[in-house]
Amino acid sequence: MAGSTTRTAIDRIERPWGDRTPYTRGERWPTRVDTQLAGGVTEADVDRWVPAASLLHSNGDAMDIAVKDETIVGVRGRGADRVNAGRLGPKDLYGWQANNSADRLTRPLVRRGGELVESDWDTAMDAIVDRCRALISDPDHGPEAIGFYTSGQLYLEEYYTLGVIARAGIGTPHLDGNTRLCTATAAEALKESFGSDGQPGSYSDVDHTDTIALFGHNVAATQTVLWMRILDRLDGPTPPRLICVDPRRTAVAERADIHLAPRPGTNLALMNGLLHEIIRNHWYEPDFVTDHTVGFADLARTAADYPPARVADICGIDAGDLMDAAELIGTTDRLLSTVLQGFYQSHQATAAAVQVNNIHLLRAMLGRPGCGVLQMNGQPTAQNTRECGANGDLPGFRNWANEDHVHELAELWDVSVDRIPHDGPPTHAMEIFRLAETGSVRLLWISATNPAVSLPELARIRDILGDEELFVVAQDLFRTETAELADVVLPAATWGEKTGTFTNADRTVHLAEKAVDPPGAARADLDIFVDFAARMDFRDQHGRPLIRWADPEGAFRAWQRCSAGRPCDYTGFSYEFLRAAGGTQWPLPAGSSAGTERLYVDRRFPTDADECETFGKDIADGTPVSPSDYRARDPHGRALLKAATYSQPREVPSEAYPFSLITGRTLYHFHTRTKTGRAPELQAAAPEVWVQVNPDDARTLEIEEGQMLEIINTRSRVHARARIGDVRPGVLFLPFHYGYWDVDDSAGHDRAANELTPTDWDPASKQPIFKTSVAALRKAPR
Ligand SMILES: Nc1nc2c(c(=O)[nH]1)N[C@H]1C(S)=C(S)[C@@H](COP(=O)(O)OP(=O)(O)OC[C@H]3O[C@@H](n4cnc5c(=O)[nH]c(N)nc54)[C@H](O)[C@@H]3O)O[C@H]1N2
Ligand SMILES: Nc1nc2c(c(=O)[nH]1)N[C@H]1C(S)=C(S)[C@@H](COP(=O)(O)OP(=O)(O)OC[C@H]3O[C@@H](n4cnc5c(=O)[nH]c(N)nc54)[C@H](O)[C@@H]3O)O[C@H]1N2
Ligand SMILES: [Mo]
Repeated sequence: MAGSTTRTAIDRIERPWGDRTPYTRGERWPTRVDTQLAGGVTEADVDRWVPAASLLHSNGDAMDIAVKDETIVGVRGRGADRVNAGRLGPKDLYGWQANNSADRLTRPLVRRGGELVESDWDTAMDAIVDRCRALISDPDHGPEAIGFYTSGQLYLEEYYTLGVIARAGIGTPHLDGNTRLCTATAAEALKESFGSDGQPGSYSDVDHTDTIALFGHNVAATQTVLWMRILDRLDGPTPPRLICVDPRRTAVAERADIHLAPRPGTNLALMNGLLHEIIRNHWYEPDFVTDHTVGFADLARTAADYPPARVADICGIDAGDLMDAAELIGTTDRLLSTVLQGFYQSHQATAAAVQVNNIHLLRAMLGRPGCGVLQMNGQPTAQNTRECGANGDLPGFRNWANEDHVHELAELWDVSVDRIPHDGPPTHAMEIFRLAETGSVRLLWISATNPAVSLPELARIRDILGDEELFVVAQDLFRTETAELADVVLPAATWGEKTGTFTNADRTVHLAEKAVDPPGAARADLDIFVDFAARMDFRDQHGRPLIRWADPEGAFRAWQRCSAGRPCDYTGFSYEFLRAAGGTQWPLPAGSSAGTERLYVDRRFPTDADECETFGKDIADGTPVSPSDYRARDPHGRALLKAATYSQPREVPSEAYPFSLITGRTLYHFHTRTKTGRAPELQAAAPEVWVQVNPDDARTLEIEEGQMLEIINTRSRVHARARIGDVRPGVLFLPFHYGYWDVDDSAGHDRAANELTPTDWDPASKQPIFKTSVAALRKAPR
């Protein structure tokens, strides 16, 4: 474990958001440069500063990495960048120490006689290649026996390369990212409403807005720098009003003018209630609705069934609070909304997220300063997984059901159209694991994700990954819980050790450059994929290598050609451009010099049948709309208003399991803690798992603060210490960060939240439902 860091300013564990720099509406957010360096190192000691951006959330905070004696010794925010104006959050200030951790993987591991043993690249790669070839040529299997499960934490260049390998090299439909657990619903909601993925809004909307509504988004903990920007507006002379929708009293809720704390899983009813009031009070823009949308009559009909009293009853909230929120949202001049996991991982995820888009469409709150929807991303590079088609879509936001789009790719890659699987939607992650369980997927290559802690129903996931019939490749920095179950472990370089680009939640692209060499024989993920393609000898129709690039810049150029003319057009970028300009928002077509602040300024949406990324689905039950049905009602550039009725969650509290169980995050840790658990300050700030319990429930069960509790349901049990307060009655909150790599578990498996979560997903986005299950609670037996 790395030594501890010195404070260069105030203690950012105690005060995560630092000092305020208040500003007023329409002003530029003031600069404040945050720095953190290793103990004893001063800025004068630093040999060089290497530009990068944050890889521990989706905010895309620009920073420079401090290098001394060829080692990373700290970070400093970039004051000139549009995203953070110099600020960094606690995870970024301290998390870099994980790079230097003594337990990094430095050599490939292969399983021999049941044990993982150190090996070399030739042995490890040949083992993978031999297995792939054998499966592809086996008449009982073929390319579909191979699956890839990747990440929202690699770089654009790596996803694009992996996508081409999977789709045009191997020809398997089984490629998805952990973005399925993360922002599949964001993508689906954007596609369903606007025709294509792509964030309409911009972080600069915070500077101009009058009202900010956060739907299931604990931004104070999860995008700390975006919250700093909001806090600075709140402390300025023209503070925006704030609405928070979250069953917990989070730091966001504490600052909110209106806090709605619905029962978990009732978001859609709440949203329909807001729409009911907006429509009944004529708080919408009839001309915009007529000229630029389709579906209003249907939406109005659905919303009419959700009067405040009924919604209050379903959601367990006060009808007056709901009406106040509706009036604020319905009458404000500028509205900025954000949506995240409280919606995306809850019951009726897509249907609820789409209603946020509907509010903005009804009120014409798009495409001008201060007005925007941020269907947020979570992971740093999730946007690129989606753009590059490593997420179960086709690259460049292309529509797998549109033969012309598939032809474009075939031409670009110079392969036959039939090589690219497109006779159905690409396989979603939960289905890939199901196919591994049933034995039809026989090789699963997992990169930059730790499903043995992050997927639901972990006992089942361990069984699948541990099955001898399944050949598992794990590509990671550390011996994670997943790596422990793998047949081959590939040691990867990470942030700071490789070059590439990535795109944050408001479409801002950054270039992150290599600062130091990776440890030992660890290699950049791009190099690993390129090496695999060469060993497999993938060729195009003219006999040329399928992957004709060997470095990040070459991969970036190949991607640029793929993005040309699409909504995410990157043709105006280059590494040189990014070095000079810093963070810049796509689309940036060739020849343009400034990024695109907001989409849909011209009120034209990419919904035309020839253009759209999807023909859409029923947002409630997931039934796809057929191409002919879509074409028959081609919206021709108008946005779609889609409605859905509330249904009860699959699991509701009962006598045996009286609590709703929700899961999520703490400010100090990132996911399965492979990085933040190795940063001493962050680990010390949140060393072990806890469960949040309402004070009334604690009183009834005679539970005291800090007491060890047992959370039980039909799937498993988890032990966690009580943290009493700040959650609505009848609800338990468990952070999902705590797996087993740093505890002596002896197969006890009793602390990961996902021991308890169900194998269940949203029918439209296929995103797992991590936030609507049930449990019983009792004091742990001694
Ligand atoms: N510190 C930190 N920051 C991170 C990450 C991290 O691990 N740690 N991860 C990054 C990633 S990948 C992601 S996806 C984002 C996630 O960022 P967030 O979505 O902000 O984080 P979560 O804690 O998962 O969930 C947000 C809130 O949803 C609420 N919630 C639960 N159920 C419901 C419900 O039914 N309805 C409503 N309205 N709310 C509900 C929870 O109480 C919680 O406060 O954070 C990113 N940033
Ligand atoms: N119960 C519950 N479960 C959840 C959630 C929840 O709210 N509740 N949230 C879900 C969400 S939104 C997400 S995003 C997922 C996250 O789940 P995971 O993706 O499984 O979590 P991470 O710990 O980020 O795993 C990333 C892995 O990639 C490795 N890594 C980092 N950088 C690199 C790199 O450059 N190359 C390679 N090869 N490896 C690298 C890290 O060491 C780590 O092991 O969890 C999901 N699971
Ligand atoms: Mo995520």
